[in-house]
Amino acid sequence: EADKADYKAKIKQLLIDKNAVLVAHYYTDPEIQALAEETGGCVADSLEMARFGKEHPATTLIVAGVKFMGETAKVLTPHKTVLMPTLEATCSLDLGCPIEEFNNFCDQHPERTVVVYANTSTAVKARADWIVTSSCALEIVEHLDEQGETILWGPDKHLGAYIEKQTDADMIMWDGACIVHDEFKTKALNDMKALHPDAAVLVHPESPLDVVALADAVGSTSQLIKAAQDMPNQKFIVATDRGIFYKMQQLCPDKEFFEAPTAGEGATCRSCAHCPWMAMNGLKAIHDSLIDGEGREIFVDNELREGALKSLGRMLDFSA
Ligand code: CIZ
Ligand code: SF4
Repeated sequence: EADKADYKAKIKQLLIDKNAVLVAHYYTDPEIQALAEETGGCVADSLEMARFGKEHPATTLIVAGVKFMGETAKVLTPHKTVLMPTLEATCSLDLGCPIEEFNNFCDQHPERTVVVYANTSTAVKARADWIVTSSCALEIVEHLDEQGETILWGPDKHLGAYIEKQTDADMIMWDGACIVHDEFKTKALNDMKALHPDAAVLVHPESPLDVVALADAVGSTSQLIKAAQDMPNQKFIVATDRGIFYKMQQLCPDKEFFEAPTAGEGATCRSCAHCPWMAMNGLKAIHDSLIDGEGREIFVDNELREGALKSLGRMLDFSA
């Protein structure tokens, strides 16, 4: 604990000295989210992190999240220094969608509009016509469907299936999944609902479609936080990364939140509702990134950057 207090104090001073701001995701550990708030940074979903980083006057961004979030920040603000506590913090969706294979998939369907989830590399974003996050995916696909466009969707098959069901758009899907949300299972969730019949079920659409079907509210992290505030229930069962409880509990101190059960609790579960890459954003790593950016700075290729900026720009303009 003394160690932690020491790191926090040092980070606070370093942020000032280096004209840096800490931008944290809802899935990082509670102490990281608290530190971001205390130091004038932000805690947000990937869309709002991107916007905040772009608009904030600091010349250095410390992105406590995963690599695609750092890359997005660099694409939007190439003149800023973008540091990550560790470049090893990645995402199963990004890893599962390598650019060569994704290019081949797109080449096989040249007539389709390529819509890509933000959880991807800059190269995949550059190939896309549109980027979406879970906050704006439904509206954007709806809009494209109304224009008569057919869609090639990547990389999250669960989010894609949910959007297809909601919009009835013509979509073909890349086969990717989030290792955290993929673990939520209907049987265990039904058992838990029976234990807490008055609880509302909140589900992130990166979860399998049959889990989404059990939800009282479906949405992105920011939308689920809002649902927790707006719904009259006193209890909630939440199927997304447990990092989100920090903000839910802060905004709804009188309500009770339960983690939705995952498949192999204790046994085969790979993630147990907490992203192993988000968890790499510890105090020491943040501190070290401010001392020595070597090996922690995000760079993006200029040509890819311009391509990604177009598809990202469409999203930001659409959801402005
Ligand atoms: O699961 C993720 O990585 C999410 C929800 C990212 C985001 O859009 O904030
Ligand atoms: Fe990727 Fe899932 Fe982790 Fe989000 S929670 S960064 S989608 S692996």
